[in-house]
Amino acid sequence: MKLYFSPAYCSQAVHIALREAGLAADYVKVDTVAARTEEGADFRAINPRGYVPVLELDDGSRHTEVAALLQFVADLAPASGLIPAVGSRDRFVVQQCLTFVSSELHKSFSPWLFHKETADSTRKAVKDKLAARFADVDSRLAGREWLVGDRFTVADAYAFTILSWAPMLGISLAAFPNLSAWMGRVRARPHVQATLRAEGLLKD
Ligand SMILES: N[C@@H](CCC(=O)N[C@@H](CS)C(=O)NCC(=O)O)C(=O)O
Repeated sequence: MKLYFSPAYCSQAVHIALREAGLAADYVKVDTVAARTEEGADFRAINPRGYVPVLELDDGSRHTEVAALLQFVADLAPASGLIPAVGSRDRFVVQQCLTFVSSELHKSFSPWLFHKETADSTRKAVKDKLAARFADVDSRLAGREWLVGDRFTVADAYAFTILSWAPMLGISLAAFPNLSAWMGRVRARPHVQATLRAEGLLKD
């Protein structure tokens, strides 16, 4: 397998999942602005939509969409517990969490808060909406270690990746103590540390 990724982008969730699952993969860094891979290939020829992540399977097929990729990767390593069994209530809850992160968090942050042209009024409306969603996550995490069940799942990997953008954009998570403590727990996991290091985001 091959993961096309950009450091700190949403592709990081899939990167974490691959490592947590113990699956071997090649990692290809992409500059999405220049639409080039680090090897100089035209990224638009790999994904005409121009975004990461792209997961290339050993049969050469290429696949996108974080929430779907996470479920696929987790299912390749059932013993990892990254996703509960098909048909279980917790599986249903993980799918709800992935959809929530994708539609309520990921696509509020990106592209709106990453574009200089975004009007201040839009920026404020997006931040207010995000703060309400952070409060939801914070109350879900009250008295719980992980988002679903009693172990780390791909829902944690995706939510962690997207919520890590908050401080970068000047949004403090200090008002959300359960969320902040959970971020610390996720960040401390050895495979998450390895991912951050591999993406050049940790200074040793
Ligand atoms: N719908 C896609 C969106 C992926 C996405 O937004 N990728 C961003 C990084 S977080 C990206 O590569 N943006 C560059 C671009 O769109 O040109 C998914 O859920 O995987």
